[in-house]
Amino acid sequence: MAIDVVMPQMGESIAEATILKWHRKVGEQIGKDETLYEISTDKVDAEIPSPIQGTLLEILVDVNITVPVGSVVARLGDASELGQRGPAPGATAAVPVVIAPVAAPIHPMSTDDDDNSLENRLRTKSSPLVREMAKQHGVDLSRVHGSGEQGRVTKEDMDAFLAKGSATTAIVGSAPTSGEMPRMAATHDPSAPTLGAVPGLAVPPTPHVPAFGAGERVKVEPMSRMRKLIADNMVNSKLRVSPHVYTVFEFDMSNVARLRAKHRKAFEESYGTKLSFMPFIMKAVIKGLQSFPVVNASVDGDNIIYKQDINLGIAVSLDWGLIVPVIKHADSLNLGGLARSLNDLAERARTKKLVPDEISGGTFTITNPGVFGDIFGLPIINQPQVAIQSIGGIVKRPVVVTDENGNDAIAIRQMMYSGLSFDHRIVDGAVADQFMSVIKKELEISVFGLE
Ligand code: CO6
Repeated sequence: MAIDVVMPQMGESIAEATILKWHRKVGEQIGKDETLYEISTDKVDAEIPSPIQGTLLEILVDVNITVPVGSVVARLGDASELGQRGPAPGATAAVPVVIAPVAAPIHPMSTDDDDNSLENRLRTKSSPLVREMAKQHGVDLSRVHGSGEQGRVTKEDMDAFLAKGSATTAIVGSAPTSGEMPRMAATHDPSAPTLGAVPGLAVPPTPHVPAFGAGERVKVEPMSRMRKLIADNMVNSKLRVSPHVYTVFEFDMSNVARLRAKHRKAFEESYGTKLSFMPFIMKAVIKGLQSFPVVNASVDGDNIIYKQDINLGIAVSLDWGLIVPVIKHADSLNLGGLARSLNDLAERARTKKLVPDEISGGTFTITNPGVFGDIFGLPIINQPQVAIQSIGGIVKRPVVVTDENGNDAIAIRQMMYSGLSFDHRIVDGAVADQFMSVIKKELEISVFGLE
């Protein structure tokens, strides 16, 4: 008996997803829980396992096509059923589907519906990427000419619109008086009204710089969806939303290194997961955020939104990009809980098993490029947060230490630099430095409940 494979609901806010890859061809066998296809949503890329063991009878939605959640994307069943046709794509699992012959996989975006209003066209015909771009640049999509199928606004339309400088991102209110930061539109808020640019104050569009000259030997490769999202988010955060300021601290990690070496084995036995430096750093950062809640806040227009939970985003490098899963309510976890959550999220990020809710809602981000031998980094703030901390490589260095009698000596210590990038709209340098001082003290003297 054939079954329909439907596009799964990946999270409350996800309405549609794009097929990236089919892992089986029609006619091929697949085992239960083996990866059948890969999808991309606004939030994450994910591998979708096969719900049953069987034969892939039909693929109804091609690669690079976006369909609403609940759409039938394929049919699985017994090899004897090969060649029998199933329902048209776009039929939802909840609605009984009439089995009707379909000549070929249909592009569900082109399935016309009765409501051809502009709003509906924009809602249903623009890809998640385009809507994300519109949100980030504060662009009212109804102002963009759509050259795509049935007036759909394509990425190229958006690029052209932004290049023309028509984006309304931006600075609102009157010109800043001296010493005052201009107010920026809270571009993360989809409900925020589109704001008219103020003459003389609008952020100029990103200029197009020719990437190569005539006759130059090049290989052109389109950016992946994730790469485009990273690129847009970085430009948006650094150039349009947050005035970044940086501070760098040096931490003596000898205390943590000692604790880690001493308790590593017992920790792994009791929590069933490895103990790296990160859980100690996360614990110290949580203490810093509790002491200075503005570092755990967001800006919304003229309001400062103090987040009551500490949801720690941790940058995880992937072979194909970078993702920031979030440890929710990190302040309620002990060292073991933090280590477990971190290792679980990092592992699932690398095997494409995260769901969108696990990469949203972060209130502060830690990135650890130190694993690659970095001394320290000055990362770009992950919107709508207001600060991000980078962890540099922990290395043995000779440092001057002073004993209780005031005698100086040169000692070999485990040292680490750490950079904090913060949003000067609401975090001042003194607060940022005091925040880092709390973390420094914690890392250098706390025993983290281990002894
Ligand atoms: N120094 C020295 N040694 C380290 C460090 C640092 N900073 N961090 C981890 N380690 C050690 C760690 O303790 C492990 O040692 P052993 O247990 O003795 O084997 C080992 O390196 C491997 O660590 P692992 O990656 O397995 O675990 P960890 O918990 O430390 O980190 C992670 C988890 C998900 C954060 C990490 O795997 C990762 O993906 N890091 C990269 C994050 C990244 O790419 N960030 C963006 C970089 S770009 O931010 C950027 C500012 C710019 C430059």
